[in-house]
Amino acid sequence: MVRTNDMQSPRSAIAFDLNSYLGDRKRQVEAALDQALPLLYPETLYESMRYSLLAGGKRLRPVLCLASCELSGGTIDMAMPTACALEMLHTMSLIHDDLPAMDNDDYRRGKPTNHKVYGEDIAILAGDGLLTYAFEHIARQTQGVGSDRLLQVIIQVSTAVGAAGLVGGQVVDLESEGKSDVDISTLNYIHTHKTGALLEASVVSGAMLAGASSDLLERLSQYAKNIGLAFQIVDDILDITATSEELGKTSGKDAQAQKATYPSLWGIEKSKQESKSLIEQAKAQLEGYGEAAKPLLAIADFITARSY
Ligand code: GRG
Repeated sequence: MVRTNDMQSPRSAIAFDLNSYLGDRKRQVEAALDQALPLLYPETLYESMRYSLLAGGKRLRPVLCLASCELSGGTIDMAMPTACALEMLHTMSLIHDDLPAMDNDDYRRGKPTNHKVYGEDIAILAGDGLLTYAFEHIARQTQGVGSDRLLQVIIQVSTAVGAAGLVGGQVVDLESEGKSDVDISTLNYIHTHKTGALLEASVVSGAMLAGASSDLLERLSQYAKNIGLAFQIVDDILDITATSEELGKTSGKDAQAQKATYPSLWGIEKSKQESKSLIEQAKAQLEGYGEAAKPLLAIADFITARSY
């Protein structure tokens, strides 16, 4: 994608309608997820995997992947298998996170958690099934992308969810629970790994599929790191300010579990300011990309404006 200076062009003067963009993309992703994972034998396992995968949610990770691929000159079709895989990985992390051995939650995406419906044994295995199927799905279903690029995508995504990413972040989070001396660098470690890594992989993998230049990959990686941290700060604020109904999961869990959070270290006002400043830094990375950057710019704004 060639950078342009058409920010003032008549087309760019038309406001970008984020709600209809997100609604359209969400529908496309949900149709692809439904197709990607049919109900097979053993039915209990597949039902359990489909129960959580098709339970709704913002679908932020697949939407970021598709938007980043398009910004980089690629197509939705070439990125859809990776976009679905990212949602499978995110969903499996939520299933495992909700287990009694971890966050012990009863309610997720407005529904009873997976283990509440299928039992802990099947919930663990549904997570395992989604984790492995995600990579199979990328490898088998991606079309129009060379195997070298696909290998880079698999390295990026697998690193993001493993011990150097989500799993590592989750471990430090569990170890920090109930401690009164968790400092900002530990909190940043937890969230750059537990939340940020998969958001970054979503943005970067979309661009990799399209063969983005190293300059654009670096800009998108910085964009994603900034929105990832802002996303978590807003998540911490919403845990205090929003209701369980609004969130579709139990609110107030952080205080209950005596977790260190950004608002507990900084207060709500400073947390809001920090998240806004991170979003401005994210958007600055995409200056000069014109029309093509509008979805990613609008998604960045959505992160601080969201109420769920
Ligand atoms: C990934 C191999 C592997 C194991 C899982 C349990 C675990 C290791 C990691 C926990 C990761 C986790 C649950 C992080 C929280 C991320 C987060 C902010 C979730 C909420 O995301 P939203 O708001 O949710 O995008 P929706 O429901 O809208 O998709």
